[in-house]
Amino acid sequence: MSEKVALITGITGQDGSYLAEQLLAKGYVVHGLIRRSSTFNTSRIDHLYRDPHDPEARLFLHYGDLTDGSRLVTLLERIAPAEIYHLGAQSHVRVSFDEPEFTGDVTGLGTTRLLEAIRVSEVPARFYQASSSEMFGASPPPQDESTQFYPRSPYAAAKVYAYWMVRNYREAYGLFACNGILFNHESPRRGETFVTRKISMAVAAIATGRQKDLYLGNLDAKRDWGYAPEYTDAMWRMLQADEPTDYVVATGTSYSVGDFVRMAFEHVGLDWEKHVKFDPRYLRPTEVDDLIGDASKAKELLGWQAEVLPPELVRIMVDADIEALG
Ligand code: NAP
Ligand code: G4F
Repeated sequence: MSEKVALITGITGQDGSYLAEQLLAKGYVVHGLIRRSSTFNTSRIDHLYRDPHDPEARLFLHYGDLTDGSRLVTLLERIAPAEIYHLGAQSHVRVSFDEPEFTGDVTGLGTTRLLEAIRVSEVPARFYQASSSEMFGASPPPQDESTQFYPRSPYAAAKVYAYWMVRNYREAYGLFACNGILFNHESPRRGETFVTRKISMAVAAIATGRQKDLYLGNLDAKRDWGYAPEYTDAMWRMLQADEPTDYVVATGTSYSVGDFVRMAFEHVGLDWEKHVKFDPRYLRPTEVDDLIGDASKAKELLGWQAEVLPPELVRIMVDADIEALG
C-alpha cells in the first residue's frame, strides 16, 4: 500500500507539532506550511526534521502564508495530499482585539483560500478545520455541537465564519470536511502568552528563585482544559471516519484561571497569593466566562475520550518548565 500524504498548516504551532509527530509515527509522509521569518520558527518540530536529501526523510516543509491564495493552489497541486489539517491561524484571543482585520484575514479568510485551493486544484483531499470553543462565547455551558454560537472576540467571529465556510464547501461541493470544535488544550509546547503556559513558566521561575511576581488579568473565567496530544489524535480520527461531520472535543470538566494558578503554585509548595498580582492590561473588552464541553458525539463516533484532566495537566506543565530551566 502506498504511503498516505498529509499537509499541515500551522505545523510550527503547538498542535501542528504533536500532529506531525503522530502522523509520522503512523507512516505518513507529512508536508508542512511554514512562514518565512528572519529568525527560525521551527523549534517545536526540529526534532522531527531530516535533511530532504536523506532518503529516509518523510517530513517536508514549504514556505507559504495563509494570506497568499495562489501559493496554496500551487502547493496542493504539487503535494496532492490525501488529508489536509488546517491549523494555521492568528490564534490569540487578546491579540485579535488589537489586530481584528489581520485576524479576520488569516483566521477567517485563510480557511476560504485553502478551501478554494482544494476546489480549484481538484485534489481529492479530506479536510480538517481547527474550529474553537471560543465560537460558543457567551452561550452558557455545557456546549455541544448544537449549541448556538455567540462569538465574543474578533478571533471567535473569524472562526465562526471559517466554520460556516467549511460546512458550505461540504454541502456545495461534497468535500469531506470536518470542523473539530476543540476546547482549550494545553501542553509544555503551549505558546508562552496563553495563560496556562504563562502560569507554568512563572511558577517554575519563582520556585527556582529567578522571578518574584506573576501579573495576570481575569482569574474568574472558567475553561475546559485538556491535553494537546490527545486532541490532535481526535483530529486524525475525524478524517478516518466514514462520513464528514463536526465534533466537540473536550474533557467535560471546568476550572477557573484562579484554580489553575492555585494548583500550579501548590505543586511546588508555594502560596499563590504571595506572588500573583493583577494587571488590567490582560483583561479583554469582552470575555468568555464559562466553557464546558460535551464530547459525547466524539466518544460515540470516534471512540475518543480525554484521559488527562487539569490536576495532572498542571503537574505535567510545571514539571516540564522546571526541567527546562535545568
Ligand atoms: P499556535 O500554537 O498559535 O499555532 C498557530 C500556527 O499557525 C503556527 O504554526 C503559526 O506559524 C501559524 N500561522 C499563523 N499565521 C499564519 C499565516 N498567516 N500563514 C501561515 N501560518 C500561520 O496554535 P495552536 O494552539 O497549535 O492551535 C492550532 C489551531 O487550533 C489554531 O487554528 C487555533 O486557533 C485552533 N484552536 C486552538 C485551541 C487550543 O486550545 N490550543 C483550541 C481550539 C482551536 P508561526 O509559528 O510562524 O507563528
Ligand atoms: O489562555 P488564554 O489566552 O486562552 P483563550 O482566550 O481561552 O483562547 C485559547 O483557547 C481557545 C479555545 O477555547 C482557542 F480557540 C484559542 O486559539 C486559544 O488557544 O486565556 C484563557 C483565560 C481568558 O479568560 C483570559 O482572560 O485566561 C484569562 N487570563 C487571565 N490572565 C489571561 C491572563 N489570559 C492570558 N493569555 N494572559 C493573562 O495574563
